[in-house]
Amino acid sequence: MTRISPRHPRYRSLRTRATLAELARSGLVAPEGLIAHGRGEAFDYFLGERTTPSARRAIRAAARWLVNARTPVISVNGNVAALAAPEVARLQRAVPSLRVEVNLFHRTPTRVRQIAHLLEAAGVRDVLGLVATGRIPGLPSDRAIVDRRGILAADVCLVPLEDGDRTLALRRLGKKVIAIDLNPLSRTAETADLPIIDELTRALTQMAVEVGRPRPRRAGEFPPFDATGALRAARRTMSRRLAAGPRRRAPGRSASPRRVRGTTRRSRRTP
Ligand code: PTJ
Repeated sequence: MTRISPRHPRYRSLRTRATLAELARSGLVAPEGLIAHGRGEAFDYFLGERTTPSARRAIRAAARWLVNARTPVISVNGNVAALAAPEVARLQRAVPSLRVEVNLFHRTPTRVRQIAHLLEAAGVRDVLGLVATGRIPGLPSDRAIVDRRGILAADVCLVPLEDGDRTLALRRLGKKVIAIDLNPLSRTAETADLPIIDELTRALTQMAVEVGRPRPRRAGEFPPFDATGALRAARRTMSRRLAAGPRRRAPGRSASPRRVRGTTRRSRRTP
């Protein structure tokens, strides 16, 4: 792996990219997963790389739905395992009824096994989805391949980095769908009952904290959530930030381009 200095202003982002690239080389992350990550990073930039108050409310509501669910499931793909296996394990510890199912768009038996091993190494119990025992009707992709004891039996499905078709198909089956997606314009975010517009690891970490707060459990009760309002709030934050421009200059960046040896030198852009 490329050595990255912890002093680099974008150290965290570079480390994450390096990890994903490494896991893409091993086959665990699909090559398309790197593209999806880049798209997510861009939206996170617009969001300010922090959990907004609106996303925090969505996470709080999602935590309640998970606690009240009879058979909650989190669907895990290559990117989710690579980015957040320990966070998935922590959430399962906080919600012991939470089932964890591997579900892939680019499905191969090897990738399913690799992802299951990574999840188990992080402490996830009883990983489902290794053997196909059910199908989501009306879905042409391999994402239709599911476990009868997991996604097919679930009343609440938590689907991070999902596609819109499956979100819709799950809703048609009468399931409550919670999505985590940085893109408030994606079909997934538009279609989910409860879209969380936030970065995956931030959202899962906060969700585990929220689940741990003492509050009475009301099995099967899912208080209404204003999904349209949540999407609007995220779009507003992004447009406001884009219109305002950068608040802080990157370290070492001068106010105007400097003349160096007769050429105009712009400060190096950080990724
Ligand atoms: O492992 P597989 O085979 O199941 O494939 C997984 C990918 C991610 C390749 C597949 O699901 C895919 O193509 O996803 P999409 O359609 O590109 O959608 C991914 C969505 O997740 C996009 O809207 C991104 O903005 C968003 N996203 C990417 N990274 C993050 C994210 N949202 C939250 N947190 C992130 N870290």
